[in-house]
Amino acid sequence: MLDLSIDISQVDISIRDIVKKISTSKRISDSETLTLFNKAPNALLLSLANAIREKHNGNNTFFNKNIHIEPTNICVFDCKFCSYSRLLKEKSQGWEHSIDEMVDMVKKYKVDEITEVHIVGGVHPKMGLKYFIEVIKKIKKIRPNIHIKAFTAVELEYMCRKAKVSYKEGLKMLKEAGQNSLPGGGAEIFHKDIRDIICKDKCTAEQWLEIHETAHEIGMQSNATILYGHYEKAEHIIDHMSRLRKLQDKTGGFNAFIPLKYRNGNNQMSHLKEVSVIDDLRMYAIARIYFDNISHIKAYWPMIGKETTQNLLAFGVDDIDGTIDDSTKIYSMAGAEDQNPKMSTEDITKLIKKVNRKPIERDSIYNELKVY
Ligand code: V47
Ligand code: SF4
Repeated sequence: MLDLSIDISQVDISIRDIVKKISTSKRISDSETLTLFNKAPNALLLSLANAIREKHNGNNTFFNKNIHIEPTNICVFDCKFCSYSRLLKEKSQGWEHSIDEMVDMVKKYKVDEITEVHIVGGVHPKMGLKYFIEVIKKIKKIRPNIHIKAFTAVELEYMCRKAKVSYKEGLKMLKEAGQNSLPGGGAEIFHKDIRDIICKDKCTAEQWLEIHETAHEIGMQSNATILYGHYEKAEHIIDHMSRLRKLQDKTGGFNAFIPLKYRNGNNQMSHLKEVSVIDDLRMYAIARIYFDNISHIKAYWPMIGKETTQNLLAFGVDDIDGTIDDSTKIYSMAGAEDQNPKMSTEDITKLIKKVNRKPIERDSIYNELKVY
């Protein structure tokens, strides 16, 4: 029985049975989740999420020491929410890092200063599978033990198509070169009605899921994201999570689910207002309640901001990503609070302790490295 800080006899009759199911650790269906998401008062939703968070992870709050490498912001696709990509014809506003520049970005750090490199960027027509295999090999040559989490399914779909190899062949080649896992980006919203509005021209939901399934099959773990807070309705959020929960039942390869809040700076959807912090809390909470088979719910602090990240630690979240060291531009260009996102280990552990949670440095696959 979950220890809820709320008296469920006070709860609306239409959701009382759903709450009972959750508090006895039974899986809830998609339609029950939709009812709960639409009808549960904030206090109930948040207390359920917190109880589940504490059941899975206690007080533990995970972070890692990482940097991002964004090889380019030139992109053949035209996602309406993206503030950072530029088309090849706008090359003067773009960047294209050479392989040596990317290797130098890693070389700058001492061995114990970072444990993970997260490589993700625009889909450049000239940076293909061969190019990235070389990037990975060269990084591994100088830092054999660093974890390389790289390439969204969107980048992988394009790379494999251009190189005329199957997803399995392409992923095996990258794994052989030294890539360890996949990040969760590019998922956006799987439902076609919304996907067609916000990112019609990139990989489909089915391709995204197939690429992650294939990665899991060959022993590469991954994360999953959702981009929320734009045109989607509750139904689309549940549909998205449902496809992920089914795949996770099959493979068990997802480490974390990461809700990404749509930020409205400098993109083609800037006319949309950003959703409220209450909507953020409800999104993360419903994710924690729904995913009985994904261990970690991550709040990516450079996107959602430090203060909301702290609040989210009471509403389902147990992971806040990493130290970053000002190595990513995706969210600063979309108007996020931190224009130069970086936190030292001290900053990050303080942030976690301030809300009475236990900071734990982890590696990329959630082995505990140090308790603070
Ligand atoms: O797929 C782009 C999102 C994602 C905006 O796996 C935006 O550990 C909000 O997936 N407002 C890429 N979101 C980043 C990503 C990620 C980040 C951190 C950790 C991990 C992980 C994955 O960023 C894209 C898209 O969903 N994004 N523009 C925007 N304006
Ligand atoms: Fe390109 Fe990714 Fe931006 Fe879409 S979100 S335009 S795929 S960089």
